[in-house]
Amino acid sequence: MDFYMETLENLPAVINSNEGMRELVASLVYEFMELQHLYDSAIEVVKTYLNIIDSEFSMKFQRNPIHNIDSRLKSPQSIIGKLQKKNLPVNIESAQKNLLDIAGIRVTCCYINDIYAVADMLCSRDDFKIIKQKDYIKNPKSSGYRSYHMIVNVPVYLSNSKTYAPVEIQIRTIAMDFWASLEHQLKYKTASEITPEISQELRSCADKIAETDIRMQDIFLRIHDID
Ligand code: 0O2
Repeated sequence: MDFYMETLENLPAVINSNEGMRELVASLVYEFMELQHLYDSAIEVVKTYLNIIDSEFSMKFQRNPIHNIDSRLKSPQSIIGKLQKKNLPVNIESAQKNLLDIAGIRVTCCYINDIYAVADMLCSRDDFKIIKQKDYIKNPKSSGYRSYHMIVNVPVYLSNSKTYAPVEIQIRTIAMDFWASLEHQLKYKTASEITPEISQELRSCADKIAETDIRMQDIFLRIHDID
């Protein structure tokens, strides 16, 4: 309850002195904390399952298809920014209804085939509801971006109820992640303009990396004698 108490203790005097305003802010902050807890828990549900399948692979086949799992909750500023950008009402209900990427997980796999294996396993869970799937590996974005995206509604069991929350899962290889991370940094964290030449150069790097990914996958299959 630290955030809750801290917010209430640091309210501007104009709100603090008005009982009605104080109660309104308190209920909004509490509602937001409930939402954060729900999405955090949904992330944990998916991460637990991913860790289980990874360790099962390790036990059965002496290899880990998953190289790394990262997760994040969209910040309040970023939620507000996205709602404003989409001309949607800025409130908790609207965020819950319209934004499917408040909870996000990024799974980095070793090889391309691992991506599809992980995606299939997520689809096979009968308690996970697949809302959306986008294959930016077979159909790369015009930027050159490659990744497999899924939005999955996952069950969260609370003390006295069961509810569902959407989680955006981005699955990609180490190579795809290398490109996406640097491209994101270059595009969003640089003040200077990205010219069409630079965009073309970035696309060309993405294509080279994709070619290398396929070759690495092929080497893996040859070493393990898999057709
Ligand atoms: P963040 O902070 O990474 O989450 P949406 O934008 O979600 O409303 P859509 O079309 O469903 O709509 O989303 P899309 O394009 O399928 O996936 C969006 C996310 O994919 C982005 O999240 C990025 O993480 C990633 N992504 C998509 N295109 C690119 C790209 O060209 N380069 C890089 N580096 N990443 C990309 P956000 O919302 O931008 O932010």
